[in-house]
Amino acid sequence: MSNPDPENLLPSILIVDDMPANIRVLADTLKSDYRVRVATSGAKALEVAAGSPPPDLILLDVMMPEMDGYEVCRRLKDDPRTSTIPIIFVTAKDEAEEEAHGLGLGAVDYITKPFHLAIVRARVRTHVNLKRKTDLLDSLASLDGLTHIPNRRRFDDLLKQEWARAARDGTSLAVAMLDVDSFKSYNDHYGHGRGDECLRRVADALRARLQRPADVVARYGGEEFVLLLPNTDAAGALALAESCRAAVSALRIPHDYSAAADHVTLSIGVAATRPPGESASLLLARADEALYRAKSEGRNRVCA
Ligand code: GH3
Ligand code: MG
Ligand code: MG
Ligand code: MG
Repeated sequence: MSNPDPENLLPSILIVDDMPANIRVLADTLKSDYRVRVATSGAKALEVAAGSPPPDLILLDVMMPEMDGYEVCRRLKDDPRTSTIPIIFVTAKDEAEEEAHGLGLGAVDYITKPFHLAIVRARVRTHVNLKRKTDLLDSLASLDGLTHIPNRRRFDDLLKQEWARAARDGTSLAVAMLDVDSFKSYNDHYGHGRGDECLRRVADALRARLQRPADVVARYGGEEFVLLLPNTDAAGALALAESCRAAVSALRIPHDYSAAADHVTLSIGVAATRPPGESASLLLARADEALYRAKSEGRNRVCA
């Protein structure tokens, strides 16, 4: 096994300044503790910040030709891809009004030139640590503790985002509601611990079926899961749902008390639409109705 590149473990910092000499001073003092990237214009800074992976912090000059630092800050805060990256202004503008303006735009700190390098390092370290903790809390708040897939809160956020994107791009969007068959009797006969283990294995199998990066499987609640499938029409969603049903059935988790089979199975309801048209909640309601039909028609099946 190859060792991970230690460079990739360091937090990354983007230094933005139109004067290469200024960049050099900051880069020299930060490069032993951070992965340093640089941009000599506002436009370039926006491009790097929105790239992958995004920087953990941005040091931003104010006075630059074409686009000044305030405008760069405004645009970074407006873009959901970059809005949470902490920004520290580093500038010769030392009037209180300027500092208040910069902080008012959402920067976490404001350092005036000439600066003391030890103070720059200390402030950078403080804000990078804070950012890491915030990121950790965000990821914990959006994952289901049992299965480690996104939870319902995260699903609701993603549905909103994908709904807006589909409306903007004129693409279709599909969802599927998945429910473990006869899971109450599984718990009753095999115990809650085995029930939990079963939910984890189902979640893993579902995650393994999803091929496209934009596809999401989340735990909707209890023994119910949900798929969010951007850019997918009804036929595509039906095919993927069927492969999910088959994958869980193929686990052959014994279930002697199921109304559907001698092993653990899923019933699935699928719905697709082209936003805006109907609402997102109507789309989910249609998937739920289809799930109800799958149950009443005998379980272990997909309905649309
Ligand atoms: P159906 O085929 O109609 O879906 O029947 P069902 O028994 O699966 O449906 P019901 O909604 O009656 O039961 C769901 C069960 O899922 C009841 C609950 O105890 C169990 N359950 C919900 N969340 C968890 C969990 O986190 N762990 C375990 N072990 N069981 C859970
Ligand atoms: Mg400048
Ligand atoms: Mg249920
Ligand atoms: Mg069930």
